[in-house]
Formats: sequence, C-alpha cells, structure tokens
Amino acid sequence: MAIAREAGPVGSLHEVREAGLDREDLLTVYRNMLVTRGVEERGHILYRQGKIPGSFYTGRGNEGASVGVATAMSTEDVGTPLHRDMGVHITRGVEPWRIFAQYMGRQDGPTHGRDGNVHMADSQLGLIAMVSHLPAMLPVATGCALAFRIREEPRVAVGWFGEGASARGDTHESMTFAGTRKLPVVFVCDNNQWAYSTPTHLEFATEHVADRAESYGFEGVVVDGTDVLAVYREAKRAIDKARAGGGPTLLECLTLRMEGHAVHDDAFYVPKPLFERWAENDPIERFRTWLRDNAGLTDEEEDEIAAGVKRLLTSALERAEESPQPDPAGLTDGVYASPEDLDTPHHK
Ligand SMILES: Cc1ncc(C[n+]2csc(CCOP(=O)(O)OP(=O)(O)O)c2C)c(N)n1
Ligand SMILES: [Mg+2]
Repeated sequence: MAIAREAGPVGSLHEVREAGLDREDLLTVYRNMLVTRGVEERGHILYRQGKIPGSFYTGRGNEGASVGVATAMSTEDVGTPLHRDMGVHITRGVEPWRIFAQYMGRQDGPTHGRDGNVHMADSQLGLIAMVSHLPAMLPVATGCALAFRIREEPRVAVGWFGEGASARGDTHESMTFAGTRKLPVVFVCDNNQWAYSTPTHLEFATEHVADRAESYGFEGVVVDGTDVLAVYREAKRAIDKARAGGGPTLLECLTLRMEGHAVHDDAFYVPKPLFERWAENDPIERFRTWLRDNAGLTDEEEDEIAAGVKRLLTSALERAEESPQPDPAGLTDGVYASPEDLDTPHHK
C-alpha cells in the first residue's frame, strides 16, 4: 500500500495560474520540451554519423519531468541533473550549440572536451556536472543545501537520482542527513521503471520509491512524470517548502524509459506492450493537447514554435561543428582545483 502522497493531474488553466505560470510561461515550457527532445534526436544522428566519441544517452519520455522540475527552480537554486535530464540544462538556459559541442568533445562544450556526453553542466547557471557513479550527486546536492543553511542563504538544492540508484547507500545517507537537519533540498527520483535491464520489482520492495520518505522524516510524493504541469506544481510546492525552512521532499516522477539504456542497447528485455502503453502518454504530445484544449494554442502558434525550434537546432549544429577540438597542451586545465579555488568564501 502506498505511503507517499499520489499527486493527481493538473486540470484547468486557472489551476496552473494559481501555481504561478501565465500563458507565455506555458509556451516557454512547451518550447523547452521540444528543444530537449530535438537536441537528443539530433545528437542521435550525430552519433550515427560517427561524430560522437563514446556512448550516447537520451531521456526520451522524461522531458516533462525534467523541464517541469527545472521550471519550478529559482535562478539562485542549484541542481545536479543526470543522464535523463537534458530538460534541466535547456530550461536553465544552456545553449543547444554548446551541448552539441560537448557531445562531439569540442572546445566550446561546457567541459571544453574534458569529459563526454551528458557528463556536463554550466556552473554559471547553477548546475553541477554529474559523475558516472550513481547516485554520487545526492550527497553533493545535500552538501549544497547544508552550505545554504550555514550561510543563511534562501536557496534550495535539487538532487536527481534514478530508481535503480535508490538501492545504493549514498541515497540513504543523503536522505538521513537531510532529514535530521531539515535541509533545503528536494530529491527528485526519475523512476523510469528500469535500471539498465533490471525492472523495478527487483530494485525495491515498496510500492513507490517515495514511500521511503516518511521513514526519513519528510514528505514523499509520486507524480505522473509525463504530466509536465503536475510535475511543475509538485516541484514548486516542494521547493517553496524547502526555502521556507520546511525541510526536504522526495518527489518521484514516474515515466518509462522509452529507449534503451544507451544507444548500444535495443531494450529487447522491455515488454513491447509496455512501450505501446506509455507511448500513448508521450509528455510532449500530452502537453500539446492540453495547451490546445485549455490555453487556446492555435495551429499558427504551434507551427511558429516548431519552426523556431528547428531553426535554433540547425544553426546550433552548424556552430558546434565549427568549434575546434581542444588543444592537447591544455589537457589538465580546469580538471584540478587550485588551492585558491578551494578557499571558499565561508572559510575566510
Ligand atoms: C555505483 C554505480 N554502479 C553501477 C553503475 C553502472 N550504471 C550506469 S547507469 C545504470 C542504471 C541506473 O539505473 P537508474 O538509477 O534507474 O537510472 P536510469 O539509467 O534508469 O535513468 C548502471 C547500473 C554506475 N554508473 N554507478
Ligand atoms: Mg531507471
């Protein structure tokens, strides 16, 4: 039996306005979702053209969850998005040409060619780059929240993790620590029902990952991750609560990973009917229909937005292709912190 609160869908435009989004914001959310998918689709083509070294990951099916949470964050908040969360980078303002440059290991990617694929983030935009070890970014997000508390800054940290990574000790340690200190952190679980080829019933024995929150002393919420507005509403509540001193929330966004773990994996182990069922809940299609039914989205507006996204991505690809390979002479630049970098302001 579920312990976490199971959040319902968002109904009317009125309800969305109450949650803080006007019509212009809604169109921006829609556009960000299209850009997110477009970046990954074009990235896939680059991969097939042999232009991307290493592997290639996408978050297809997770656009509503990633864009929804990032839309609820304030500029001064920080986040640690993972490999399914391209929508966070896009919503925070990372320009697509820099993402393509990153994919291809070029100088103008956020890591300047030092790391590959989605191991990137722009710290100027409040994002901290992921490392492979999952969920190693949860202690980092929790540490950010502790720093905000010590410095008395009204900021919130958002830490993402997959449902598979919820089995690791770092998840437990982060949540115990954040719960006991009531830190301003929101834990977002991208529950896409698979951890590589392992299904959820072999990952955890509760109904929801968010059911665990109560035992850490904070609220757990499960939301349909294909409903961008419901995700936004729940993320906003959790972030506002954390900022006001109410402590952490564990927000679980339920989706299905609509592709293989990465490009090398054809996901033969996922039952076909499951894909067919979740394809009917495509987050972009779902939101497009909602906008038409509830916010008067017209054919002209839709065409204009789609054409704008197409132009953006085409010019982004051209610009990224012009970005040079990094100079081998500077291989270790920016890889190791200097003593000055480590001398953070609150230690002075
Ligand atoms: C500590 C650790 N063990 C194993 C891996 C290899 N690995 C990378 S992704 C992945 C599956 C993770 O599943 P989940 O947390 O559900 O995230 P998803 O990929 O489904 O978004 C595994 C096992 C890793 N990166 N880190
Ligand atoms: Mg998973």
